[in-house]
Amino acid sequence: MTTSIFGRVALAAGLATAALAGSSAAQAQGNLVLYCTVQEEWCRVMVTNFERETGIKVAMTRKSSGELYAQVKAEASNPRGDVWWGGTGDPHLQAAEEGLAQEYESPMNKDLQDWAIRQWQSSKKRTIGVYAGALGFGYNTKQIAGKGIPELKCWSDLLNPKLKDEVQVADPNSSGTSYTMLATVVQLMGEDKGFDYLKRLHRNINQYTKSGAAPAKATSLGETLVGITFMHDMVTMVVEGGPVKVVAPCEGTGYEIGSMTIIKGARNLDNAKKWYDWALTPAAQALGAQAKSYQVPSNKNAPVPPQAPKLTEVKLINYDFDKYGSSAERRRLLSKWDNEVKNLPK
Ligand code: S7P
Repeated sequence: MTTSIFGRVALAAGLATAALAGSSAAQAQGNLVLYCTVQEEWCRVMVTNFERETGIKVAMTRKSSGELYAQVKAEASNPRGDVWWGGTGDPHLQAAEEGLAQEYESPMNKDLQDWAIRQWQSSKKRTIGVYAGALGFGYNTKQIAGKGIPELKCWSDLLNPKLKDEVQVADPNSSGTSYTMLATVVQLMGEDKGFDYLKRLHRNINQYTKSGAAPAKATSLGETLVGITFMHDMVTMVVEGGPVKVVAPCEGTGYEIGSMTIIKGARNLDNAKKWYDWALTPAAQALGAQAKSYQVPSNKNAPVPPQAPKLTEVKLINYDFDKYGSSAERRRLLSKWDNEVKNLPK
């Protein structure tokens, strides 16, 4: 650099002014408080890209879906979050029913899959589908070898006594994944048989984790032989090189419509709408795969990651989102699970 000391000083001063101008420009765009309920890596990629594109500063908190729903309820009289992005649809629907969600119609709606719009319609415009994924399980192919356990293909296979303390799933109170499993089993088998199944499965459970995807990691690491999660969370482990086989249960299975909600009373409402519109674009929805999240995106023009389980090839139940996304049904099922399953001796 050939600038004189004055030049350098002038340049440095100029840069400092530019930096200040930049930061006040960012400030001028304001802030957004984001509640994120997918995997942390995906939350971060979304935030980084949104901040870069808009200049809006995002304060992000990541939690499991059930926990986040409880937080939004607890903050109802003094909302702190602006937008809740991702996580299973049921708690979003429950929040909508309880008056915790802001009605919004995005110009992006026209580009969305029918299943995403149905979520929006049934919530009276208060939550919308951002992705979909099927529930399943995975097992560690190294751990299972030599144990004399027949290939695991069905929910019923997880009751094999040889799997005692070898199966992991999350607690449905904290986890949207596990609430989806509870609702799936009840719909697939009927309530009595479903709860009987969960009680027998309990004998084989080594841990009810807080997070729904944790059993995928534990399966990959060989800390548990079987993990019950969304299939795409197990696919992530396969992509990372884990010795994991992903299973779509033979009897059929439930699925999620991962959702997004603007929180009622959002302090940064305009920015919440900007996030909402942006998160529904093909470009934003393509970021999931960058973070090794392989759900099916809700925008028809967004690329479906080749690794995403093909939902058309999975035997899906006709999941009743209205019923299992209702607050009363959630309370009833969770309290029944707490009383009849969780605390059972093994
Ligand atoms: O990992 C992505 C994902 O499975 O996580 C969401 C889930 O609700 C959050 O985890 P919890 O089960 O702990 O609540 C799913 O929506 C999403 O597909």
